[in-house]
Amino acid sequence: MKSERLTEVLNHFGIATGEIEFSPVKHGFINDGFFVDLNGNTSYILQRINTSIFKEPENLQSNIDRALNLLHDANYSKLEFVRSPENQTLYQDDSGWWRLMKFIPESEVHDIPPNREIAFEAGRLLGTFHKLLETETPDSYHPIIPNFHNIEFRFKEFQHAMDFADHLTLMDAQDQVNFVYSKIPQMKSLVSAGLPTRLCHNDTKLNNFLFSRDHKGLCLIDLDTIMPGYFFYDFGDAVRTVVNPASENETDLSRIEIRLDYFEAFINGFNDSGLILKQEEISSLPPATAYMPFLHGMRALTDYLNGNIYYKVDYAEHNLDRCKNLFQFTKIVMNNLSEIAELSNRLKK
Ligand code: GN1
Ligand code: MG
Repeated sequence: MKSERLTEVLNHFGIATGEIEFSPVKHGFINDGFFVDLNGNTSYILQRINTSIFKEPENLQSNIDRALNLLHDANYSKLEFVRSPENQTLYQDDSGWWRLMKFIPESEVHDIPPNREIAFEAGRLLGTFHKLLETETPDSYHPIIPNFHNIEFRFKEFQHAMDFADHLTLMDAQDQVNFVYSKIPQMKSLVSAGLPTRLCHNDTKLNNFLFSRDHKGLCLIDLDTIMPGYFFYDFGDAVRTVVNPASENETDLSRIEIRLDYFEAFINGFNDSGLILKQEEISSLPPATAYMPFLHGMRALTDYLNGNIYYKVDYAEHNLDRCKNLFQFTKIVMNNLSEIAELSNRLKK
């Protein structure tokens, strides 16, 4: 993307002066993002929304703007989007829909937690996010991607991709395909009826949590998928990235692990937020720690079978490698479910 084009977008948001430099944001598989340095200081993150995936950007941004009115307190930093002179947080040009977020100075993200403090803070932030949104009526928010974490729906997408995949691609993915078929009945049965809906973040991997340089949790970022969901979605997605010393792009599967001391720190941090879950929600959490990596692995596999049409990939087998990684983590979690259940039972009721 040319920096002249990016500068034009900035101008539209009323930012016209100073020496401006852009550098790409490397986290994220969907939107395009750029750090904006003004006179040598990182000041904003400029994002172009991927509208082949987020088909209703105005609904998406209206969810975010609404939630942000509530998402702040003494221990949770407020995220702010720049408003244009027309008082809008979105701007459309012929290349798409743009928005500009203020960068919180000296903040950072982690793909892997460098210590247990970060795991504790991630738990605290996740609990606080849900506590701050607890009074909202989830169904009054737009369902941005319907069935986003619905395993039946994702399995149907997988089967559809299987029907159309070419022979060689299928052969490469044979072990992963077999894993899906062997585990899908168990995964489907994890979703028990009667769970309450909450307003969820729906993409709570660790690198969507912002921290200060001295490891204090600031807030969650990447709010595109705020919509109704089950609490276990957010819990399972956070846990898969908080307890694992390897990132989801790691191809050396021997580095994938579950660190139970990090899980314990995460639970302690969660309790610190003061959010009280219902008993049936707590019971849904241990299986969710397998459900979420399984679901993401199946989505990556589906995209591989489809010829990499959804996620951004760095190389042809990237989706297959991510699937192998996520399924390896799923297996490890399934072997540790009793320890996970014991620690989950320490959540305040
Ligand atoms: C996508 O682009 P990013 O990283 O924020 C995906 C998430 C996956 C994630 C994989 C809308 O999010 O569900 O967990 O990749 N978001 C969408 O890390 O599909
Ligand atoms: Mg995201």
